Parts: sequence; structure tokens; C-alpha cells
Amino acid sequence: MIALIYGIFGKGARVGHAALGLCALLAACGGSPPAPPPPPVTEVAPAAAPAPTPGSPMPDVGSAAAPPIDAMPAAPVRLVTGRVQPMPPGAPATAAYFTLERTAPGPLALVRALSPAAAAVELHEHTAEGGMMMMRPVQGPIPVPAEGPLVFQPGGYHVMLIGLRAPLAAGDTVPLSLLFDDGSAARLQLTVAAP
Ligand SMILES: [Cu+2]
Repeated sequence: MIALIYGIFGKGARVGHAALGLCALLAACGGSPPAPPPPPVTEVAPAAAPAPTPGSPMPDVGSAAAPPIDAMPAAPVRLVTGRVQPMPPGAPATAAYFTLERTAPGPLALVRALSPAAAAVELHEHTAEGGMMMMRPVQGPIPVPAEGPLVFQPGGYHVMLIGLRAPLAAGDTVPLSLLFDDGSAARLQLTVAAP
């Protein structure tokens, strides 16, 4: 199994694909178990503020809580560069990397990523724990620096695309929407890199 995972993730930075293999092996990283159904609602909750499922800090993309991205104002960021990691057909997941620059001042933090290309989309980070590089879902918003870029790259922050709906070939375009804490969204089109 380890060898298979390492074979699948055989391209790219060593730390990146080693940890990506770990991610695929760790249920806590590669995908959350199905959330229990919410308790019966006894009051009418505001439609615009769906309550997150307890114990699930990264809401599932396919849930009814998916926000109307097209109605959100454009986020004050510019895509400098971005790509999706190429994977062989049948691979269950891949990662997206990008660099963002600010186009306007003020506090801003990335809170969520969405994509129709995968069943679930999670913001992840690498951390060094006990001498090993591990990856895990990010807890809390990711601030976008007022000065300098926000970089998602192998060995650092990355977007996990889990449960790919179709094989991704080099050159394919993957829509990725980034949602920020001010209610704005950045709608990116990332290209699958050459293997
Ligand atoms: Cu990950």
C-alpha cells in the first residue's frame, strides 16, 4: 500500500508527495467520515446562516450549505500563478497550488475553497511533527498578508481535491473558488500541470 501510494505520488517535491501519500492513508486528512445527520430543527433558522455541523470544521462541498458563489463580490486578490498537480487516471485525489497577491489593503482571510471537480475540497497545511512532515486540514481562517503574497505550495498550504469526479489530464482546466471572511470570492481557473 505504501509503495502504491508512493508510486501514485511519484512526481513532484519529495516532501510534498511523501506527505500527500500520508494524506491518502490518513482518514483524518484525506476525508472526513460522513457527518451525522443534523438533529430535528424545532425553530426556523435564518436561511442565510446555515449552522455548521458540529465537529466538522470544513463543511462538505456538496452540502446544502454551499454558498451562492456567483453572487459574491470579487475578492481583492489577483492570481499570480497556480496549478493543479497531475495525477494518473483513477487517482482519488490531488492538490492545487497557487500564489495570490492583494489588490486592495485591509484585513482579509481565506476561509474555504470550492470546486465542482471534486466531491470534497479542503484547505490543508503541512506541519513538522516529531521529525515527520504531516498534513492536516487547516484550523481557522488563513490570513492573506497585506504585504506580500499568500502562497500555496508543496510542503505548505495546499488545496486538497478529494474524490475527483473525472480524470484530470495535463492542460485541463479546473475551476476553484476561494471564499474569504469578508464575504468575497475569487473564482480561479487552474490548469493541470504537465506530469
Ligand atoms: Cu493534504
